[in-house]
Amino acid sequence: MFDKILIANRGEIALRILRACQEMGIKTVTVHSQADAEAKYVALSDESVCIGPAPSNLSYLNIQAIISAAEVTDSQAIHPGYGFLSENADFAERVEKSGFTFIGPNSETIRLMGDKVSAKEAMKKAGVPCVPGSDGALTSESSEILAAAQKIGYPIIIKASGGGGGRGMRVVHTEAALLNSVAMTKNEAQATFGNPVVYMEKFLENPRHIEFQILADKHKNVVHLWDRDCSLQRRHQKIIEEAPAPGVPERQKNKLASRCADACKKIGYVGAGTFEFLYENNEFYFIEMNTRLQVEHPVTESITGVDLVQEQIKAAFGEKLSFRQKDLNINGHSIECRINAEDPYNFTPSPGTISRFHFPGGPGIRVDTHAYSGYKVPSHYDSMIGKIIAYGSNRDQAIARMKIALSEIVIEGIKTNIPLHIDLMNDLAYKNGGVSIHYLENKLGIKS
Ligand code: MV4
Repeated sequence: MFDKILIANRGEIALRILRACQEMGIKTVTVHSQADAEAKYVALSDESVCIGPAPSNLSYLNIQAIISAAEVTDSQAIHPGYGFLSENADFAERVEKSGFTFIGPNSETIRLMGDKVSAKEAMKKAGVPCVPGSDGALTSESSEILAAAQKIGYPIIIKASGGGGGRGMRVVHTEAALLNSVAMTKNEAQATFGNPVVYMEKFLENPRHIEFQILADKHKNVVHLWDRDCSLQRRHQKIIEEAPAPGVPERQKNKLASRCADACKKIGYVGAGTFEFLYENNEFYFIEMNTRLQVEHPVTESITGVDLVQEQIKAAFGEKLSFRQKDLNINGHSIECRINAEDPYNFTPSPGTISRFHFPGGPGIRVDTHAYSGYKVPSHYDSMIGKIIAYGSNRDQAIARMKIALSEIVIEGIKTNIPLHIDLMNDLAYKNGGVSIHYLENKLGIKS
């Protein structure tokens, strides 16, 4: 096994990865910005390196500084966490070429999936059901663009191939607006991603967001770990996730999950990966693949008993998966609430010092956070300061336990979105299960 791993991230996920390494007897190196020098995971790691000032582009996105930190500490592998450089193919390539192991798929796979047109093409070819749309990129021929939309039927959505995660999209309702919308999306895509390529899909008006977790080793073994429902979101920021997705027939999920695993085998995928689908009128439609560990991975860990971070590390080292699909099962139900340092209703960030912090606990409760009493939430990064994960033998028990945890947790000195989570755990539509991606914004009275 690796002797020493560098963790190229911050916050709760740095701590999560640190714990996995410690459990495996692997030495740890954390890198941190000047703003994170006092962080808990920095203190708990075997070694740490300051890689720059607070702004991310000068620290957590500074490829050279991270590679240098790996060199001076004699690290063997780099875990990128989520966000930051985790899906940056150039970074993965630099890691590989510098003689380190990138804990994730190889850089070509990241590049393939980062380009949404090539990702969709690969998945379509591998038998994964996709949203009906243009055959690949739109050409510059107006007549072809008009014909493609005519064939799909309005409303359609124009998406940037270099986008993803909700960036670089535009919905078009009428033929009159089409060509101008395509031109504007292309311009924005060029400006934002340096890539003007766009494609077209049927716009699904009220879908759910359901994703499937995959795990693959370097010996062509692939398993799936079923699904998660991530529909509760605001402005493409998920706030509550759960596994399994409520109300979707098991047969249908198992079949699609197997398809995803087969697709991974076909493309030589290695490590943990997530297939994102929209689910509408009882049908699944692939939209994107994420090549990283996800924020919401704990809900999958809770219902399968698999430690996804440890499996990522083992897969990257070249170990064979220690289980086959038939050894895996879903047990119970798990819900995650993301705790953000922000105003619960207007969502303005609320950085500052946490004056008091009491953790919830008890049966089925897991808390993943790097925060503590006296911790200063920096203003430079994402507002998520932790996650409560509630497990139950069924969904009702998971909700009941989450309500108790939310009533126990005390965070003073900053605002958090805990009141919103309490509201949602008592929401009738949420209780029934299966709300769409627009539910939260509609409930909050926001036009999206
Ligand atoms: C869509 C869609 C409706 N129809 N594609 C947004 C994030 C990116 N991953 C894809 N997104 C969407 N693609 C078609 N053909 C609606 C969204 C979408 C969305 C998707 C998942 C979770 C939240 C969302 C919020 C708004 C729009």
